Amino acid sequence: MIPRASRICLILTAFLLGFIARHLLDQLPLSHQASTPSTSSLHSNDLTFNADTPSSNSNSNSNSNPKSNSSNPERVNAAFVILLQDKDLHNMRKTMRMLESTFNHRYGYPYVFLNNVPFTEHFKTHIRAMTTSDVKFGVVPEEHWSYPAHINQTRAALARKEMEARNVAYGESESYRHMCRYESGFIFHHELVQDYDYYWRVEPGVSFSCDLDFDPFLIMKTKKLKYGFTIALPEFVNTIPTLWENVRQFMKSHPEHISKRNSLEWISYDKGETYNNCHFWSNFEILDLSFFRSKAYTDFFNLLDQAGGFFYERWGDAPVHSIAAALMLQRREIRFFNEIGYRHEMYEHCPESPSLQLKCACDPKDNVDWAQFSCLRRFLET
Ligand SMILES: Nc1nc2c(ncn2[C@@H]2O[C@H](COP(=O)(O)OP(=O)(O)OP(=O)(O)O)[C@@H](O)[C@H]2O)c(=O)[nH]1
Ligand SMILES: [Mg+2]
Repeated sequence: MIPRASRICLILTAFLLGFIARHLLDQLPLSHQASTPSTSSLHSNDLTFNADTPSSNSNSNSNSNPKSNSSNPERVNAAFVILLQDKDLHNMRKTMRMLESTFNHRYGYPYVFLNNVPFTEHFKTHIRAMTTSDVKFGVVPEEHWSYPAHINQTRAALARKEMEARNVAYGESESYRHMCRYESGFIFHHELVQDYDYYWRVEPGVSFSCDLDFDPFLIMKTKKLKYGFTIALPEFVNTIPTLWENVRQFMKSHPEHISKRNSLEWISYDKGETYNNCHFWSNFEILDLSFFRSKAYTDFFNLLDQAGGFFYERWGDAPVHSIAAALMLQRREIRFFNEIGYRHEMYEHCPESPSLQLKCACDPKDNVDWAQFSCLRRFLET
């Protein structure tokens, strides 16, 4: 018979050991945690698992001098890249405040702001005031924001008129088309972007709702990921009538670029006959620039660009990036960043797991993940 005091002592010790073990598990470095759903079990239930990782870990730091790489040896060679105009100043400042307070004040990643015309000094001063990180401002080269010689501009103008009459989103806009073509094919090669291995695309006015105590860039690098997203939706069909036939042409003429472990199943219900319009919402994306500068991606973009659909239709960079990633990357190289609460009008990704809710200021009722039209579930099941 064990005396009562010893029994209490044993129970307390067991409780204490359990507590310490749980705490130690939470501290495991990222490489020991599963932060991406494995391809063998990609069901929505995995989100609970995925959602809780990575938790606070050895990679987060409270660097008081984020600009210095020597004091932050784990920082990846990466930047935020934003295409915008002077008129977007105030929305951009609001977005930066969120990005800094939820993440970047600890990491000090630089920002690259790009515009098709030079930014004003007023704009630059007010942007610089929002961060202690390095900030660069660049102008898009004219040849990347104008008509290539093979485009018939009369036909392009007619197409815009016709799409306007049919109320196609941004159907009438010439600048929107230059923007989509630029984001599709050229931004990765801008001289200010050339310096980096990864970028996180940000748009003025978007919101970030969760405190991040991990570094998404470091996850991209250590897990050899090529593309990260938060929201997946269907594209407006009337903006891309002939996109898929050109993609099929690419698959036929460049079989060497198609990955054996691709996610074609995510974007097609019939093994590639037709496109189901699913795409990653590219206003948020974290990407490995080496893929978007690769011969495979460049061949893909060049074929689409020659076809003229950026101007004769209104192909967006979202389906272009997404189809490329789905066909040319391995499924495991694409990651759903469930931990990053994100809103771009009209939709929001709000993490639902109880542990992430503690870090996020968003209402799970607004979460678009499981909406009927969302393409997330299909992606996770691919
Ligand atoms: N410099 C510059 N940037 C642009 C132009 N048009 C759009 N952008 C940027 O390109 C990105 C996408 O444009 P958006 O107008 O946000 O397009 P969208 O996200 O499809 O649609 P909304 O956000 O609903 O308007 C954003 O970062 C914009 O700031 C332009 O004419 N010049
Ligand atoms: Mg936008």
